[in-house]
Order: sequence, then C-alpha cells, then structure tokens
Amino acid sequence: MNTRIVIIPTYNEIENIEAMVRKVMSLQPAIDLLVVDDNSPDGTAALVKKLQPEYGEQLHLMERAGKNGLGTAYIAGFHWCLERNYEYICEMDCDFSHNPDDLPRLIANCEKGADATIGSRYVGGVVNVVNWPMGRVLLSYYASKYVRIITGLKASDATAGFICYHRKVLENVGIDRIHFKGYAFQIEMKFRTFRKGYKLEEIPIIFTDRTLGTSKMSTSIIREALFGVIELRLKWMFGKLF
Ligand SMILES: Nc1nc2c(ncn2[C@@H]2O[C@H](COP(=O)(O)OP(=O)(O)O)[C@@H](O)[C@H]2O)c(=O)[nH]1
Ligand SMILES: [Mg+2]
Repeated sequence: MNTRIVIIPTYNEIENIEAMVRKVMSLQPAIDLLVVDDNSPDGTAALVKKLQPEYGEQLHLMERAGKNGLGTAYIAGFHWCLERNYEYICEMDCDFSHNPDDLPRLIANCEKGADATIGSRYVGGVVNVVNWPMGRVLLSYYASKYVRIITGLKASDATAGFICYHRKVLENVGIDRIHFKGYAFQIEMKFRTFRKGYKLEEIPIIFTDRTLGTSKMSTSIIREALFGVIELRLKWMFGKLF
C-alpha cells in the first residue's frame, strides 16, 4: 500500500479536474489522490468517477452533500487518510496554482525529517507569484505578516494551501477543534503544528494564478481570517488551544 497521498478539495472544477488527475497519477514515485467534492453542480465528481477504472486503487473520491468550505473538506479528508495508514498527507488546490511537480519535493522534505513542509510563495521575502492581480499579492503577503505579528507563527506563507503533513501531526494537533472554513483553516493548522512543537519547514514554490474556472475566494473568507487570527491568539494565551 502506498504511504503517500494528496488531498484535493473541489468545488466546480470541471475545467481542471481531468488534467489534474492525470498529472498527479503520472508522478513518480506514485502518489495516491483523494478528491473531496462538495456536490459540485458542474459535474466534477462524475468526471472523477469516469476516470477511476483507469487508475484503480490510486484514485479516490469522497462526495459531500453540499458546499461546506475547504477547511471542513480537508478535515474529512485527513480522517479518511489516517484511517488508511497513509504516512505523508498533502494538501493541494485543483486549479494548477500549485505545480503538482512540487509534490515530491514537499514529501521528500518530510521524509528527511520535517514534520510538516509548506510550499511557500514568500520564502526569504521573495514573492514567487505569477499573474496574480497586485491586490491579491499584497493581501496575501501582508496577511502572512499580520499572522506572524499577532500569533508569533514562524512561517513566511501562513495562508499557504500547498503543504505536506506527516500523519503524527494530524493525529496530535486537534484537527477536530478547528471550525474555520477558508484561509483561517490553513493558518490554524500551521499555528497548531508550530505550537505543538513540531518541525514546520518551508521550501520555495512558484504560485501561478488559475487560468481555468473561477476562484471561490470571498470577503467572508477574508473576514473569517482577519478575526480568526485574534481568536487563535486568545485561545493560546488562555491555554484553550489544545
Ligand atoms: N470541497 C470544497 N472545495 C472547495 C471549497 N471552496 C474552494 N474549494 C477548492 O479549494 C481549492 C482552492 O480554492 P480557490 O477557489 O482556487 O481559492 P483561491 O486560490 O484562494 O482563489 C480549489 O481546488 C477549490 O475547488 C468548498 O467549499 N468545498
Ligand atoms: Mg486558486
């Protein structure tokens, strides 16, 4: 059985899903894939089902009743992976913003000893983002600064959604206590990993804005992150995080 897997949450990714499945399935050494689809009206799940006979036990699909946020999709996916003894469990978006060819690098860095490895857009203060509107670059870059100042998290890319966790982290940081749905979920996962004393490392990646489909980013996701970070700080200060 493979010990390496990537979880891809999907909501209306019909333009990207087939190319993404074929790309991940082509990676060597092999990495399994779990797609967590929230009943996408565009038929994303049906296309995954059509591809499954071709990839057998390497391609998995979890279908959820309705749109319930990227955060809860990952927590459901983490439990599915932990029940099946996967050791290296990765997160990646479906829109090729993250380059699947970087997946083996994230996993290799964990195999070398990191407990979690972030594919970071801002290692060493360099901005490795292509084609993203300046507004989104500034929002994302300063969001990470804001997180570092408020929480003390040592990560240049606090909202990164491209990351590999060793299973022991997911077993021990209290994933079921996370109630955030968007970027705040990504921040809280790293904050819990860091505060639990795990070795959280970053490697540089290049992030390219999606070319197909539409972003699910919204003002409520930004608001959740803005106030969520303060909530995290208070939970930590009053010993309520774990
Ligand atoms: N299952 C699930 N996936 C989601 C949801 N919202 C976003 N996603 C997926 O999460 C990934 C990142 O979303 P995206 O819209 O690209 O966010 P952006 O890169 O911040 O603009 C993509 O693969 C989306 O399809 C959701 O509510 N449920
Ligand atoms: Mg995206």
